[in-house]
Amino acid sequence: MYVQRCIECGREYAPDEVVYTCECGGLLEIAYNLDDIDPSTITAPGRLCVWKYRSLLPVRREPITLLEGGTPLYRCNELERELGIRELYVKHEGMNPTGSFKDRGMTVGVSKALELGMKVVACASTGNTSASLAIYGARANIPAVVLLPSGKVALGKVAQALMHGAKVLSIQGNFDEALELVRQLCESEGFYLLNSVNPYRLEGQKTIAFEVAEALGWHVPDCVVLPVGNAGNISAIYKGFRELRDLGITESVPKMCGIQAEGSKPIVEAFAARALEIAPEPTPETVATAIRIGNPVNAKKALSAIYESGGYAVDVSDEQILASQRALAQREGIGVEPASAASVAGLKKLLDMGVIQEDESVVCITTGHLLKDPETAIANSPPPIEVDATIEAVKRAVFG
Ligand code: AN7
Repeated sequence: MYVQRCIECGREYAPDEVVYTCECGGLLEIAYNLDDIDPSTITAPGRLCVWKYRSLLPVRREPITLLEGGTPLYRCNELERELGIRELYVKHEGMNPTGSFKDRGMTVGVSKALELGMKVVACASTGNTSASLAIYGARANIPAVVLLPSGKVALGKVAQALMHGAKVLSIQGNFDEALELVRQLCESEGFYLLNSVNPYRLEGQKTIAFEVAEALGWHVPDCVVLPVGNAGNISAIYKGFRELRDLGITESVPKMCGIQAEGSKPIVEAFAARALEIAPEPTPETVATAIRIGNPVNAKKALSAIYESGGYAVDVSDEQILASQRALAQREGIGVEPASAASVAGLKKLLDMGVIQEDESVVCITTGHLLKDPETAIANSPPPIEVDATIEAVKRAVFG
């Protein structure tokens, strides 16, 4: 059994209560009685996927699933050499059904919506959440409404939200404003809110931690490095590692390192001040539009994940993000969208700063696929070479 529990005051809410934050304003998390959970239900051999771990997921009905999770964990020998680190893996979440980690949260969140008898699901999104909500809404046959910041969502994500049949609203404002609006909409219309303030959605995302540990033979890496936007994923993954440790499956938790873009870094600023709360950034800006978020709702969870695990938060420039995107693509054959490359750019910076040592093992989470944002990829690559349809011209171009 489990309850929804406030991380601030400890107040508990029943599993079937539709509530997103505590009366005190605190964030909620799903709390299990771990004594009830047989660790062998988690560690039993089987194909990696979100629902392999259902004994630690808060859904009892048959899930709405597209076989999400089970993403590859790639060893990166080239980048190990280039960065000077002993052991580096990339967990490529771009290999999920819609091409981002959001599918892990949405398979759980939309299943929960049906279990609760909700009639419409909704979210605000910098793109990936909307693509994921649209596809699981389609799979579950429940209407989905998504609010996007006008002009700031990568092309592939808009295409997905539209094609999978969501009602797509383009808001004349940024993500933070869209989130505020969708919260009001859900409140007044009884729609089910599936942004990462929803604690059920984060339960699906914690399975990234389970899969990383399982792929490493139930060991944890020294550090996990990932991009941070609304700060749900770093909180979710840390919770997953905590639960594995508390069940006695693993011995420790990794240092959680959150990376933000230079123009959008409230968590980094709070971390630098050793603060527990953020000062929102009113005008976030970065080429990594997925993490163009100035007022991350899960900031408190994320900051405790970083502090408790002995982790770190740093920012990287757009140039560093694009250079790491290219390095992943060309040195390792891993195609990711800009936000995801912030993980590797951040790792490089943390190594340069001496925060991460060269004898440590690191897992970078690449959260979304290259094809999500084809426009940025094309804008930062040389154009195709126009060639006449003759062999001489082709040879000139090849050897030119
Ligand atoms: C590729 O889709 O917020 O820190 O609305 O798409 O859990 O927010 C996307 C976030 C990292 C940041 N990488 O994760 C949305 C949205 C990619 C993302 C993040 C996002 P969080």
